[in-house]
Amino acid sequence: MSYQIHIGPNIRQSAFFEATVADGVRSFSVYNHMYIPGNFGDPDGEYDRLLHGVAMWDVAAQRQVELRGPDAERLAQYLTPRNLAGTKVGQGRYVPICDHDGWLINDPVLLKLAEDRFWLSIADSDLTLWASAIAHEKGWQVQVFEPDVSPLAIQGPKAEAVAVALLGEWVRGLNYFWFRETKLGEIPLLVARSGWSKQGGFELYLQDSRYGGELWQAVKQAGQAFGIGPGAPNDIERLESGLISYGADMRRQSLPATPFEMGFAGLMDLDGPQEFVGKAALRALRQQGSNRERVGFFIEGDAVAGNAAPLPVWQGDQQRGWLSEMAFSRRLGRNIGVGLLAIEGSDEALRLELPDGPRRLTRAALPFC
Ligand code: THG
Repeated sequence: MSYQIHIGPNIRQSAFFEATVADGVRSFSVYNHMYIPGNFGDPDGEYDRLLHGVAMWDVAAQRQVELRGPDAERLAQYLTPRNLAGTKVGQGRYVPICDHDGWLINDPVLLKLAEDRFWLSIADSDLTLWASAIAHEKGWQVQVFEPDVSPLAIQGPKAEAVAVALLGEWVRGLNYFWFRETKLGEIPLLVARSGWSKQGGFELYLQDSRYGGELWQAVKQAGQAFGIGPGAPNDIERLESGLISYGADMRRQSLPATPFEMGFAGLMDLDGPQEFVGKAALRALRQQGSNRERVGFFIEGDAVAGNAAPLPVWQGDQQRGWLSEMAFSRRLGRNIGVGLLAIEGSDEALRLELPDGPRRLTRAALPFC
């Protein structure tokens, strides 16, 4: 049987959609109600460029939630258990977001643009609805909306050389997660040292989608001398690097997890005076202790294909956890995966049931690389 997901009007096209089609995109996924490229037909080449060269990714589906107004900072702090005191204008922070029961509902990058202006660069859940409902219910003076902002990522060891060629020497001075607003000719940008890989790089936040095609061409041209090519957030590299994928590794509706289980305990401040959604629930969860934790797995046997849904991890006839995603790592020469595993009991004889039969699993330390 074969089927397609069609391109239709209820899923949004990114500012770089036409450019990625022209450059040979072969698959899309959907993220924040927007098409996001999956691959360009050369998985080995795309992985190699990320590890040894430079790749350009349409990540416009990493939508921004803007908080603007006198109570913007108050709302930002109320949305996350991370303590935002000391965050400077021009700085980004990774901020887990929980619901009132302490379940993770997103894990964005927060950007502080001004004392009264923030962006949450969100993972795949409807945080604009969430944040604007909270702001209105509180009666706070803050606008919450999705601005016309479309990130384009440049990732890989040669990404800095491309960013310098495109924007100038000053980009070398950006520290990790810090950013600066600038213009490339007429094109309004915010440039950050960030991106969903551990190979280094930048994200160019395009602030006017009409320039999507022009920015794509400009990056491509600046990158030509460095062998740049189109790609997409890479599931193999992200598993090797231990990066978390909200929606795959946990999701409120299908694989709920707490920040303790996901390893975010060190990012939270549950004892300070600041109020935030889920504070009481998270303090109770801390008291109880978790019975699961985020782990890495090695999967024995032939190279696996990626998986589309969380798979149960078995020990005999008992389910001990979930494997959320797996891939064959060429760098390691073996199959790797991540998931959630029960803390109590032994890790012996763990097993996955694949369509071609059972596979032995062993626990591995994260990150793999
Ligand atoms: N960049 C931007 N927006 C994003 C992502 C991004 N929105 C969606 C998604 N990715 C949000 N989730 C993450 C998950 C991990 C990281 C960033 C965003 C990340 N983690 C590093 C790590 O875990 O090693 C660093 C964390 C830290 O230093 O605090 O980078 O990629 N714009």
